[in-house]
Amino acid sequence: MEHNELQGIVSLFDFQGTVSGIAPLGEGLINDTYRVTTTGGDTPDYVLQRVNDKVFPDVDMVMRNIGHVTSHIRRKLQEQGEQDVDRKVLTFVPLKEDASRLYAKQDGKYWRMMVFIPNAITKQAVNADSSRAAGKAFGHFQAMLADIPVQLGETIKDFHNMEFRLRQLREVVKADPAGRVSEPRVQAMLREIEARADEMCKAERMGREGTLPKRVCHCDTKVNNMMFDSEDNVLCVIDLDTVMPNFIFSDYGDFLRTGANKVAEDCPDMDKVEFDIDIFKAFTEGYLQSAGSFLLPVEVENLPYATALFPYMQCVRFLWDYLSGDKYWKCQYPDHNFVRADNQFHLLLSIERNMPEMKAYINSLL
Ligand code: GN1
Ligand code: MG
Repeated sequence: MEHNELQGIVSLFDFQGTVSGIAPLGEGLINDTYRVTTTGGDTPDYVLQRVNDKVFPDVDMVMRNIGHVTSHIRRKLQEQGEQDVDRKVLTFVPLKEDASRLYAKQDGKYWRMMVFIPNAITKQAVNADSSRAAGKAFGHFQAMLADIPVQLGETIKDFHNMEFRLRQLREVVKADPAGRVSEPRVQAMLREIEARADEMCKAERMGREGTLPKRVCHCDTKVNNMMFDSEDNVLCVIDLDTVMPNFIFSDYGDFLRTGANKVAEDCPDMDKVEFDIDIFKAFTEGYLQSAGSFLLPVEVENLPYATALFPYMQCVRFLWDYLSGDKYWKCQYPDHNFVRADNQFHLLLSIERNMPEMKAYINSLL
């Protein structure tokens, strides 16, 4: 995008300093992100982000949720006597013309701006120590939001609803818009998916029966959605678009899906895809330390199920996008989405082999 255009968008926000540069930042698959550097004394840098309104159709709801969540967490951190609050929760910049608005709409596109957190990094991979810290941080995040006094909106309807994701897949299989359904490898994967479909929809059934609650969750707890300082301490959780009420399985399972895979989610070498049980143990230990106080027994018991659910769901979603003709995730090559789906399926197989050990470990912590 043109520098002048970006400069124009930045000028709508009530930020400090003078802009000295705007450059692309990070490798998000959904939103477009830029770093805005400023000069002028002690002014911060900023992150400018275009919100993908194809993925998040109700940007106003997304930004209202984020406003509630960040101010609630800020208040909690202050109450807890936290010193470094500005690096522990994101600060969104309001519009110049309306201090209550956290986003701008320009030529049909939606933009927001937040303060860039200095001396912080994101990671694409974790070790046992950083996963324990991540487990604690996501548990703490859920715990702080447990008493948020507003009802948050569902920013993507049925986002982690397994029954819905399977319906979506079955519909695209019927319509076959990209002509890919007849590929033998697709047929084989569909058989594996269907064989597990009933078991994997267990959370929705428990939800309907009233035995499993929804709580405020992050819903995109990939490893790279967390900022660390230079000493490996967790600073804060980022990428808050998907914060909404959900089963806690979302946050627990999606972290392990990325953190405990020995390779990246799109590694094409399936022999290398393997579930790392040490990462699982460390993350679970950290998570139960901070979330154990509010979790119900049914939630704790089903953590191994949650660990399997997310690679399964992501396999279904990547395959759905492959069969749709690659409309949702950015692809670098024609088979990219199939490779991602296959990778997630191999991760699921490895998790299934580790089930007894996972269950025994959780019992040993209780
Ligand atoms: C998307 O936005 P990003 O890249 O953190 C997706 C997640 C998937 C992930 C797979 C809103 O996350 O649900 O797990 O890609 N987010 C949305 O890489 O669909
Ligand atoms: Mg992200």
